[in-house]
Amino acid sequence: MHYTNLKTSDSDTYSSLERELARQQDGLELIPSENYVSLAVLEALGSVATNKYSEGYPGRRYYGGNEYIDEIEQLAIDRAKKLFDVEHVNVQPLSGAPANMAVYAALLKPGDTVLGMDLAHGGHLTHGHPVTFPAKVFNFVRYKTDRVSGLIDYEHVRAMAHEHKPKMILAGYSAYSRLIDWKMFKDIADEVGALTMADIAHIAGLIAGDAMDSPVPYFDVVTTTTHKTLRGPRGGMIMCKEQHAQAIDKSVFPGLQGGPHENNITAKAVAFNEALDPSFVDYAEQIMKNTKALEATLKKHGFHVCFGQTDNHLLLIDLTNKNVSGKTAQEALDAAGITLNMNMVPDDPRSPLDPSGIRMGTPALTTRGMKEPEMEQIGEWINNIISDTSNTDLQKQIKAEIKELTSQFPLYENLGR
Ligand code: DSN
Repeated sequence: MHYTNLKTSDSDTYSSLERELARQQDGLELIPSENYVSLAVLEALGSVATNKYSEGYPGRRYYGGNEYIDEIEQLAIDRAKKLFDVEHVNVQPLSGAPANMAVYAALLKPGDTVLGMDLAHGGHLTHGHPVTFPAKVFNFVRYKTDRVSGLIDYEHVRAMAHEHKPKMILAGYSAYSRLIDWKMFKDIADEVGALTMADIAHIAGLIAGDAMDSPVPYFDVVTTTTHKTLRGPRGGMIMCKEQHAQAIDKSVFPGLQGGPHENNITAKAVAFNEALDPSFVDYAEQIMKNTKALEATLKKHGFHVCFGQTDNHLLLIDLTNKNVSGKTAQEALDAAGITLNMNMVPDDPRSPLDPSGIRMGTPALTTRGMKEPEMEQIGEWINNIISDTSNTDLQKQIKAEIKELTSQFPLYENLGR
């Protein structure tokens, strides 16, 4: 690996990083929230912007020497505004959870009720799961997907909204694989006078790439991470209508955060520029095609796709009919070089540490240039491994085949091995 200074100064860290690079190069990354950033984004992350303190916002900082950092943060803001066609953007949240927390702190009072999706039905921890801090401050009530259709039941959401009179309604998910009717959520919110917040962390790149509808025209606030389908650095971002701009900005800083991580914001600016390129539309479209191809192969082998099907970048598979737990499947696949994550399924009778399902997605492999034929092959490998999870010889054999495949889709060649 061509990190010569690191190699000299810290051989232990270098060695771990070198093996992590090889793991990424040789394996198949199917965790739907992961991706491979460009070398330009990596360079921005490792740039001198990391040295700077810049509490405040462009043009209004509490430290001197921010003239170039101001330029960079403004670039990130302007590019995000253009990408999502949104009135106001704050690019300082350190990641998705802090972004969501900042919105709650900005727009809610302790004790206010928030209506969000249940975690096991595809929601997110930060949407009010009892183990989280926001759940201690606000009163979260949770809607679920329909037991029969697997879809969000908008009449159920409406009924809950009328019953609980939430101050805010949340939409946006980390395991739900269907389209979302943003306008319907807005209509329901208007009926009960609720604010609307969409968490598009998983699908931001699909929205930026015109492959999915955007909540921006309807919702008060839209939060996202920048590192999933959007293919930027790890980080968060809040977008909102101008009327909420001041409250959101104050909530991020000084409300919850101190100095923004400007190397990260530099990398966001670079990634947003990449997402504004017309080629990003092709990328988003290919993610969708790849997920459908993987779905078709898995369905052919009798895998149960939760929510009926996928309309986005991910698949949640309930393994109950395969008599294999999510944890066993994850570990067997990992041994063969296929990385995905165990996941709860709707109304899961098992525990989060050994749930009934696995979750997988195609954003990272699509970045590598893989298309439908590769997805079909990967689906076959997944089926073979899950059909015989204790067969370590099979895992070794498939691992070798995967290394052969990934060598045809090089990753970070300029970094060496
Ligand atoms: N942890 C992320 C995911 O994997 O979906 C969501 O924050």
